[in-house]
Amino acid sequence: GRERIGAQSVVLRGYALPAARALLAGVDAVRREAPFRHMVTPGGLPMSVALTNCGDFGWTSDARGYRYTREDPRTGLPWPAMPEAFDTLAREAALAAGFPGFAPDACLVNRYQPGSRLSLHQDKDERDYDAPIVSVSLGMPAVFLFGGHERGDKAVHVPLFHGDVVVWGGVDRLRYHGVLPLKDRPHPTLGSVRINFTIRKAG
Ligand code: MD5
Ligand code: FE
Repeated sequence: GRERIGAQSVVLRGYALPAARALLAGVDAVRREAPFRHMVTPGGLPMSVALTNCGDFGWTSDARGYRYTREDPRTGLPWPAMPEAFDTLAREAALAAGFPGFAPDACLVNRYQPGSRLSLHQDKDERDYDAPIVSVSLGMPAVFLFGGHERGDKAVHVPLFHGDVVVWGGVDRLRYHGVLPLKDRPHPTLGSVRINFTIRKAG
């Protein structure tokens, strides 16, 4: 099913299920090369969500701020290649949501454990806001907060489940969003973890 949550954003329920094995193998390949880590915000606090990246560019946070880099700051090596399954799924989902020609070059992989949360923020570190962002959820369910263009705007709660894909673009691309603290509702195969990866055009 397809649920419109904004003028140019849509939840594609279960869209990633046929590719779930390949996508999880991709996450494993990425994390063997670039392990999940808790990055520190410019304010000095470690994030409760652990993350890694793949593709030409990866998102980084440290005392100096937020930015995309070509190398993993842990090793100085390029981020792992984007798994084929990520790239294919992202292009197909973008097309299905009305964004033909999506050419991603970055993927931020988030790992949530029970209690992990993502406070309201905008994704503003990418070079061009015309490209959509494709998000894939695997493992435990989460409640996504979808706000407006001002931090104080009322946010709607959107539950996201294993296999759901969300595409954001156009007028919705800079809306505030976040994730409520994760409840421990173990997934039958993945256990007490949620993986969310967002495929983007950053460079
Ligand atoms: C997550 N991740 O579930 C969320 C879902 C992130 C992040 O927010 O930055 O890694 S992806 C939600 C998202 C991404 C880009 C734009 C918008 C939402 N939006 O315009 O609402 O780990
Ligand atoms: Fe975000």
